[in-house]
Amino acid sequence: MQLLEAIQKKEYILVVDDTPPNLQLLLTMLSRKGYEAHGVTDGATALANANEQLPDLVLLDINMPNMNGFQVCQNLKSSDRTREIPVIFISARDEVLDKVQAFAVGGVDYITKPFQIAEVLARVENQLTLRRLQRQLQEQNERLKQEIHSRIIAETLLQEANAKLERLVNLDGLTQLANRRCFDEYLEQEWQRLARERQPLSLIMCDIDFFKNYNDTYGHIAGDDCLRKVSLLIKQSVRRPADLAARYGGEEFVLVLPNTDIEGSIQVAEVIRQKLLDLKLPHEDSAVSKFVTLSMGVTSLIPKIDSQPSVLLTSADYALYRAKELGRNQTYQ
Ligand code: GH3
Ligand code: MG
Ligand code: MG
Ligand code: MG
Repeated sequence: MQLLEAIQKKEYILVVDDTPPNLQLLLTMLSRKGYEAHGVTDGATALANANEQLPDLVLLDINMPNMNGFQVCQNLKSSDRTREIPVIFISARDEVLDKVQAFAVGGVDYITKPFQIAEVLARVENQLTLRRLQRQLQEQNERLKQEIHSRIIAETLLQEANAKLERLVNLDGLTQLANRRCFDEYLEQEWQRLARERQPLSLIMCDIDFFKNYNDTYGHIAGDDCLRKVSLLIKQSVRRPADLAARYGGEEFVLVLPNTDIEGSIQVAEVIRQKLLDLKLPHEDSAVSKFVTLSMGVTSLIPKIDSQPSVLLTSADYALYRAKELGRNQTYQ
């Protein structure tokens, strides 16, 4: 649309010459050729007009009173608004030094007087074609920049959405620990890997003692808060990058410890249990302590390719049951 408008609109040429007959001749021939030509006879008016109308081209005389053509051109080139307007000098001066000076101040072409009409028209058309192409390139460039910008934004949004989705899929909303789905997947993956490597895989099952009583005493909101505190403590106790702590459900947590034997995992379990004791979270309706405590079931084995990780879960679950049975607030293997 913009391009179409530019083509349909007559190109505007500003002609600057202090000799009226010269000016008139130039204006007549440019108008006949189909350009919109406007004439002025001094530098100051030329600058004002250029600044206001932004002509597509300036035909500029050099010898003029007050301000000569070189100065006018310098002025045009020193302003961001008018810098891009091509200037063709048209002058009776035909010394090489004048021509060099004309290009030095930013002119794009030089025509000597007396001029041939056909030559002026050819040189004018030449510069206007260049200018049109230059504008097209600039527009194209602008569009490309916009497109790249939009793509970068779209990509960033997509990445953010993916990260959010990943969190939703893998994290437990209340505790921000890995959820059951994430745990199942990781356990299966590590089971296969350690079966091939013939390395031990350990599991710790943790369950808060008398948590039903906790809710009954302090309310569910406080219960949720307690779950978050215990979760944070568990998360902070997991040191190796390959270890995974997850919320197994309710007030039960599970830790996957790859390449860790039974001694190592008992140590981890005991650190967590002890840290929780040190936190001294009040639990006045617990039958084992005045504070919130954990029972831990620990198990460790070298996975067999042809068996399932459920073996490990059953075993850890049984160990946890034994820890409960033996009086809670303890680790059983
Ligand atoms: P035990 O020592 O044998 O483990 O006793 P317990 O009371 O902890 O075990 P029980 O399985 O009887 O009760 C678990 C309680 O955990 C009951 C349930 O309301 C509470 N619970 C489970 N999930 C949540 C939760 O997301 N928020 C809160 N506030 N409580 C929860
Ligand atoms: Mg003159
Ligand atoms: Mg439970
Ligand atoms: Mg419990």
